[in-house]
Formats: sequence, structure tokens, C-alpha cells
Amino acid sequence: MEKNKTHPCFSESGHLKYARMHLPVAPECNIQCNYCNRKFDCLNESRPGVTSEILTPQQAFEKFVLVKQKISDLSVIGFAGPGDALENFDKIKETVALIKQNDPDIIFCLSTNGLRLPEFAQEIIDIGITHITVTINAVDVEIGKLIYSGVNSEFLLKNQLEGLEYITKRGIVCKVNIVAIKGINDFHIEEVVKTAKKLGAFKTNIMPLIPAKETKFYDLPLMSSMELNELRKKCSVYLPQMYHCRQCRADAVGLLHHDRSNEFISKN
Ligand code: CLF
Ligand code: SF4
Repeated sequence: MEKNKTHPCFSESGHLKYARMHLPVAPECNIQCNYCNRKFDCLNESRPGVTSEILTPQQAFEKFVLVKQKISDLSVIGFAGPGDALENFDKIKETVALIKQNDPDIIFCLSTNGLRLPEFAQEIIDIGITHITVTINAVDVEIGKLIYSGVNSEFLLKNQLEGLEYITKRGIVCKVNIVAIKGINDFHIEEVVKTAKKLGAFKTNIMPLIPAKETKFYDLPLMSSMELNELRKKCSVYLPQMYHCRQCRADAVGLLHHDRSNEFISKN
């Protein structure tokens, strides 16, 4: 919790001063969200239409060293795709180990769809990742079936909830991201937030669907910022809400409101 003060996503004001860097070492995913086109980045944490470079753990380490020299307020290393971090957990572990040797104080943050969270929860804790985001778009299996393909929704939900409870009980700071999809789960989001609270989440981040081409949800109506903020306000009765999310790219670098990823694209 002490580290929250310097985490741009977990703190209310930290995003004005502290920078994060996403290291795109995780290309594979293990589910299919119906709003995701895998030609692009993971929509749970990214803008669509931006294809990130994929780095090996060694390349990611070298990028970290370079960026740290140029951005003194770099406080967080995040793993946010472009696939699912836990489907590529060996690469995450290797990257964390390399960076930790160089900087033992940096905060490590990981974002996942939660399918493999129970399997890796203890290892996540053991290697020193302190902040986790789990994207949970529904706590009702039937609604989940409308949102996900290529996975058993019941199994996904079970793992998301079990994994979330396991890590919050052991002191990991957790945020639950929810993609608000009009007509599909928007009326159900309050239930997701209530469940996140019950399982020990620190805050929730309700994000609007960004329609990606060639996906089932491409033609769905958009949620206005007013509708989104009303939903967040309603849910703030249960848990603090995030209002400053930028739906970052998988290789984002810098302050949330000032992306500098272009300056650091690898030449490899
Ligand atoms: Fe990255 Fe996500 Fe960690 Fe932040 S982003 S892995 S928690 S360090 Fe932040 Fe970007 Fe919103 Fe994510 S603004 S998309 S909530
Ligand atoms: Fe796409 Fe991310 Fe969903 Fe995987 S978890 S299908 S990468 S949005």
C-alpha cells in the first residue's frame, strides 16, 4: 500500500508525477474476448490499432536501462500484453529477475485476464510483483458467454475469482478492470464491482469498449463519457473508481497523459 503513492494508476495524484513503462514481452493469449482483434494490442489495457513491438526479456531489460536514464520519475514496470501476461509467465519472470538486479526498488505491475491466476498466484508474489490488475467483465456465466469465445466462461470466472481472492489475502494490491459494453454487460457492472470488493480488490477501473475492426463487437453502440462517469459514480459506493485511465498501449512509456513510447522503439 505504501508503494501506491508512486504508482500512477493506483494513486489518485501519482499519475501527475510518476511514470510507468510497459514492457511488451507477452505476445500470446489464452482466450478470445469478442472485442479483441489480435492483430492489435490487448484491449484490456491498450488502444486498438497500435501494434507494439515484441521484446525478449534481454531486450526488455536493455530498454529499461535506457528509459531509466532518461525518465527520472520512472516508478513502475508494467506487463500489459499485447497478449496475456500469465500465458507468457516465463518471459515475465526472466524480465523481472534481470531488472531487479539493476533496480531492487522499482514497482512491478502485471495485468491479466485471470485464466491462469490460481496457477501462478504464489509465484507472482514470490518474485516480488506487488500490483496486479485482473480484468473481469462479468460475474455471471451467461453474460460471460456473450463476451468470451475460445474458453469455458464458467472455468474462466472461477479462476478469476479464486485467483483474485488468493492474492489480495496475501497483501497484493489489486485493481479490477471492467470493459463496459453497452447492451452486453453495462447493466451488470455494479455486480462485478460488488464482487471485486468482497474479494479484496483495492479499486475498480471501468473502461469503455473501444470497437476493434473484424470483431463481434465492432458495431456495438459507444458509451458516452457522461454515461461512463455516471456508472463509475454509482459504483464508487462500493470501491474507489479510476477516472484517469488512458487505455494504454502495451509498450507505453512515460506519464499517463504524456506517452513517449515513440522515442524508445527498439531498433532491433
Ligand atoms: Fe500498466 Fe496497468 Fe500496471 Fe498501470 S496501465 S499494467 S495498472 S502500470 Fe493504468 Fe494504463 Fe489504465 Fe492500465 S492507465 S490502461 S490502468
Ligand atoms: Fe485480446 Fe487481451 Fe482478451 Fe486476450 S485477454 S483476447 S489479448 S483483449
